[in-house]
Amino acid sequence: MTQTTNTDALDARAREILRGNDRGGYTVPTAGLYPYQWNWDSAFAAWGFSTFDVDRAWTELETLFSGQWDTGMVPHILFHQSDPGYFPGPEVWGTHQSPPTSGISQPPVAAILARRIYARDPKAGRGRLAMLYPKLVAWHRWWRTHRCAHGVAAVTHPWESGRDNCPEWDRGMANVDGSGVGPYTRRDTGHVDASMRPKKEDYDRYIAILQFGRACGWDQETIVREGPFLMADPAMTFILIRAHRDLAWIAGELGEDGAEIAGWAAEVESALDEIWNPDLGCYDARDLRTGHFSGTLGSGAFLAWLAGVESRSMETRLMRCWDAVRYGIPSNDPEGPHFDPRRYWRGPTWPVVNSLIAMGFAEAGRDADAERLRRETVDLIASGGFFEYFDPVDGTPCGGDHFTWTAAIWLAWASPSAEAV
Ligand code: 9WN
Repeated sequence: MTQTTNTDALDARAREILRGNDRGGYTVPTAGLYPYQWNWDSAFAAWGFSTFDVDRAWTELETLFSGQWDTGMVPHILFHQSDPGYFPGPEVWGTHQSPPTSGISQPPVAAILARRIYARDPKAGRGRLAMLYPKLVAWHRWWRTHRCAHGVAAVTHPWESGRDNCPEWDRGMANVDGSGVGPYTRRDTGHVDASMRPKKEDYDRYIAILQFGRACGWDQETIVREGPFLMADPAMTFILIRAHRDLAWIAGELGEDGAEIAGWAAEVESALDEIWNPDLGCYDARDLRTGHFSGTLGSGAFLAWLAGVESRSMETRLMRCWDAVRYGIPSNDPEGPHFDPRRYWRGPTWPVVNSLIAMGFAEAGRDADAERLRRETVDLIASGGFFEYFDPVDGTPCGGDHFTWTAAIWLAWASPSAEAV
């Protein structure tokens, strides 16, 4: 796409999507399918807003942190207003928080993106960042205490990873008994084609894990010690290392002491061998109940560069995976047995994940890879629209339309008009 007019039109449409999904201080990922505030979606929304309304960007993050628990956890969903269009809603989670929230977290990209939002206008952002800083520290401390007891970052529910039904979780999900969850009605398949969504057996298990958390009053020690699902996640690990480092940088910028936070990053980094799967030749998810690797290559492994982690063997393996498709980084290896190019996190490419991977490529000096990934993402969005995700083989748009984070990363990264910040 070379025409300026086209870029202008797409930029305008992306801004319109962010404004249209704004519910007053927070954005929904897309109307209908996701009617609440989601954690990492909001951080990306803020990044997108920062390209044309920095004040609104900070507000998005502030509203997200209005749901922070006393423990420091920032939940994965904030249910500001009830909406029957989504299951499981606040009454199912039963967390007794105000505003009502879910009981798990999501990838902590907020510090990474807050640093970038601040860079757009340090003068305007300083006070807002200073207010946010202790809340970010409390959340990062929560990650260290409750999710990094094994060294690298673990997730207690596939939804916590943000990559719900990716094949990496199949191992851990096999330990979960979903047979006793009782009747419930899914809402997602009323909004988008069921063949693009997780299957019923996945949902039964998602609900079983949720019911365990609720039954123990969301006590994190019990969940980590005895919960039905606990897997080490390369994506979460790399994001956390990077987020700790960016938070330590923010500390320095604000005249605070970031040494403890930098130490958390070093701690996680020193444990990376735990998730190196020699048979796969790259970082891999690992079931912490049994010790088994997932044995399948997912897009999370590509986030290594975001954490400044490199290795020659990993590089060869990952590039083969990318070269096997035409558009973007596939969420699962196209040459593996699980690849399903349109079923949610089992093969499709996600523009939002591409934006994080490209950030890592650029910082590692892999400019050609960063540019290739940006161009492939532009092709998808320019021809398919601002969809949630895409088939990486033929570019078919999938999932929800008018999607907040796709519009946001368009403005902040993919658009030819995006300024490098
Ligand atoms: C469960 C909102 C969220 C994203 C996740 C994505 C999907 C929810 C769902 O939608 O998850 O949290 O109901 O499928 O997997 O990454 O934050 O866009």
